[in-house]
Amino acid sequence: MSSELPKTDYTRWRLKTDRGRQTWEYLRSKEQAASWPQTLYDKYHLGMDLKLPALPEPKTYRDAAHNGLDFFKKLQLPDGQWACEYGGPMFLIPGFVIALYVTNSEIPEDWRTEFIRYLTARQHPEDGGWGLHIEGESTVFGTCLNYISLRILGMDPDHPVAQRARNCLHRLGGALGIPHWGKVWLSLLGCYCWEGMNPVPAELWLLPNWVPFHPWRWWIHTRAVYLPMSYMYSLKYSHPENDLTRSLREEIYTQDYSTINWSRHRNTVAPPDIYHPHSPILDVANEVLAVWGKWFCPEALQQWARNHVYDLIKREDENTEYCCLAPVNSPLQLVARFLKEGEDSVAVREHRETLRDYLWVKDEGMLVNGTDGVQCWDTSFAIQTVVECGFAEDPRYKEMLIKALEFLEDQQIREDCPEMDKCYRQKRKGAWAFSKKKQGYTVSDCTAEGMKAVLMLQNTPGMPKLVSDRRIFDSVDVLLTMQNASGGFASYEPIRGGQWMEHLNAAEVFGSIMVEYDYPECTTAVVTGLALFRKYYPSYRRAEIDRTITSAVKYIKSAQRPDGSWYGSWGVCFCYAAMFATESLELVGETWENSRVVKKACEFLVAKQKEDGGWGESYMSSAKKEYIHHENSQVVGTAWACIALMNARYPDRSVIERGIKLIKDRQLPDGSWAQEAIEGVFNKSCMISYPNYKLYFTVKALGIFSRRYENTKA
Ligand code: LAN
Repeated sequence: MSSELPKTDYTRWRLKTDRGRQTWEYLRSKEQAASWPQTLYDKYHLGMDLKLPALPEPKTYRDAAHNGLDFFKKLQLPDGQWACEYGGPMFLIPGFVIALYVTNSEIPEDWRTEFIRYLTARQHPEDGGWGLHIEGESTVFGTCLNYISLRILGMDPDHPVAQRARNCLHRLGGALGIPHWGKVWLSLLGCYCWEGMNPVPAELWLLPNWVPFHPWRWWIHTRAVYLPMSYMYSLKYSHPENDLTRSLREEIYTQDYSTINWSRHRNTVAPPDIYHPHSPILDVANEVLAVWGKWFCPEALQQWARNHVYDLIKREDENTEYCCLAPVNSPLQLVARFLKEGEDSVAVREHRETLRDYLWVKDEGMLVNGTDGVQCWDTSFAIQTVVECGFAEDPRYKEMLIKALEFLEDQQIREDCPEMDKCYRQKRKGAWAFSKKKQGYTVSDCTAEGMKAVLMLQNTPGMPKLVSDRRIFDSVDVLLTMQNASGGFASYEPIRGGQWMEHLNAAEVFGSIMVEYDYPECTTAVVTGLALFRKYYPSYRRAEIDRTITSAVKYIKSAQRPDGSWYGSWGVCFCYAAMFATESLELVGETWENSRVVKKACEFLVAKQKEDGGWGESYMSSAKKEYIHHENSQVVGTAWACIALMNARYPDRSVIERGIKLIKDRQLPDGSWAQEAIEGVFNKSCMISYPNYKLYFTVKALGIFSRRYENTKA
């Protein structure tokens, strides 16, 4: 189908980078295109033929690691980082398209064309729908919102792509069964009625901070999304009716729009959409809040709540220079600012510009990335990979490493948010974000991995010292504010509220999103970061660091499941977590030889090795919380498992070598690896791509193996 769709001229796309900001530019004229030649990384990300010569055939695993790095080096951007696609979720384009539409913003022709191509390419061939993420089965959330996006972008309702999508939506029961967040988007567009929505009361933000369910205690993404939603809910704003929205009202429901009894559909959610069903407590709370909102909440209180919420919305924009936390709250923030300040306000213009940071172009078209990039995260791991392979002093990588170090130096956050307590922000001075400094959110493991990378390089002979001691102390200071009572570390903040709050999870499509949790991955990053720091700075906050490490390792042990595994929350799944957990244990000297915990971890992994020597987990492992094999081995999963076994000092080298050999055998002649199954996950149910993982975790596994078992012939 996609072959019939218009396509932009791919020789005109350029990835522009500016201190971590990455945007795709479409050059209007041939002359412009000629004066700004397409680079190799442009072509790679656009899926164009690179015509690279084959590298010398690797004779050893070490050669294979070098070939891998030689390829990866070519993808480094001028600002020192590695950009990549960060797609997977299928509910992000609609937020952008609907927000741009209701704020009367222009959607450039090249975006329209490529969004349509992407959505069409990702439409499920069997039933015409879309799921929560690219690999998930069709849901109302995915199908309805992406159908609407196609229509706003200009696709005719009679186009075969639209017809098939609409049929799928109707088979799933129509738009009434869309989950809560979908109901919000539809109401904004004027294709659903606010009365049919469970309440999102802005008044919650006025509660005193000690209240155990105050939104400041929620997981940061949940509260960031609910904040602008509550503002809109309070205004019950809908875009003025027009031909398109009138037509959409006819297209997406299975009954006549005017006959819908909205208040009866607050809890109507199609079964395939539900990952986390409502709890009885939530249902009761919703009833009470609906009555309160409709009959009892005084207008003055509503106004007060709206003003307070708007103040927090503004602070989010200011603290992130309009990047916002993620691509769900960012378009919602745009709409909120539009409603208050109008379509030509500075805030709205800034948002329109900054939304571009999330857009990505690939062979299938244009998509919205899961964050405004993976810059700091990938750069930190790229550096660590080179160091751990033992190549840091190799002149071949010197320039690349210096550029990468310069990037991390530039991207370290230097100031806390103004009045950080008022906007409930965590300390950030000294931190690294996942994406870029402007976005400005501390993440425990991003800070730790960034600091580790800097320490590793700055202590390599011949490398410049760019980040001062004081600034490294700042990162340690951030990390030391983040430990939980259990000893573990969560993602953006220490845990602020009880797990019982999951009973209030109203999103239906995600699990474990109400509060922060301990994660073995984040905890390991912090433990290993602090340990490396302690090696170079043995006296700074020593007693606290020692205590933190000891209790964190204790948490890691306690998080092991009876079968020897750890559940991984951010990568798929048990292999990912095993790599981290065993790294923490190795650090405190626990290996296969002396530790029952490690022995069990190895037994678990070895039992999952496939016939061909590799490992491969299905993304269903994450949703089902049990190990589910992918039908094929995956190079990324194999690299994680091999690194885990090497961390554990697993004594049977042949087991590891079979995995390493698989990685090497799958390497392409130019040193790269082909994309395989999706690598990442969030909120248990939604998958997300980490395409650079296949380019550096593979190398890291090869490199560590070759260092450990020298002179191994491939
Ligand atoms: C990410 C990406 C990175 C990830 C790690 C650093 C790998 C992890 O160890 C800690 C958590 C973190 C920072 C993380 C949290 C949730 C994110 C931001 C994401 C998975 C990327 C996309 C996702 C975000 C919630 C997507 C927007 C969707 C909503 C439901 C709001």
